[in-house]
Amino acid sequence: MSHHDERTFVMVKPDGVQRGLIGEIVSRFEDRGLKLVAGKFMRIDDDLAHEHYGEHEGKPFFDGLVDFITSGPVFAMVWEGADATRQVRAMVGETDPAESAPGTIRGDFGLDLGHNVIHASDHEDEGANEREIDLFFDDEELVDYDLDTSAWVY
Ligand code: RTP
Ligand code: MG
Repeated sequence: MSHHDERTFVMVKPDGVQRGLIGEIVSRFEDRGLKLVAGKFMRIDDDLAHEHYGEHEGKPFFDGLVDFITSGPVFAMVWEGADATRQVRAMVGETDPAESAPGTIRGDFGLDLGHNVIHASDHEDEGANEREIDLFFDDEELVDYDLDTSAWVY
C-alpha cells in the first residue's frame, strides 16, 4: 500500500453506454494516470439501484432515478490513484451538466440533469467510495498488478 492507492467507484450510466462514450470516459482516466482496478459491464436491478441511491430515497426525483439507472446496461469501474475520489469528481463536473465547466465529462457530454452520463463516488461523503466498491464488486474482481507508468506519474 502506498500514498497513491486511494480507490474510487465510477460508472458510465445507461445514457453514456447508449451514446458510445465508454471508451472516451475510460481514456480520460487512463490519460490522467489513474490505474484501472476493476471493470464490469452489467445491468443494475431494482434492489441494487435502491441500495446504491439509498441516500436519495423519498426525494421527488428518486423513482425516476431508479427507472433511469435500471433502464439499460452500465459500465462499472474502480480507479486507483492519489486523491482519486476527489480528482475523479473534479473530472466529472457538477451534478447538473448545465452547470459543469467545459473540459469536465458532464460539461463536455451532457445537457440534462437526469442524463448526466456518469456516476462517481462523492468525496464529501466519507467512505462512499469503499461502500460503493463493495456493493458492486467482489474482492476477487479487484485486480492486483503493477502499473508501470506509475513510476512516471508520481
Ligand atoms: P451521481 O450520484 O449519480 O454520481 O450524481 P451526483 O452525486 O452528482 O448527484 P446526487 O446528488 O447524488 O444525485 C444523484 C442523481 O440524481 C439526479 N438528480 N436529480 N431533479 C433533481 O433535483 C435531481 N437531483 C439529482 C441526477 O441525475 C444525479 O446524478
Ligand atoms: Mg451522488
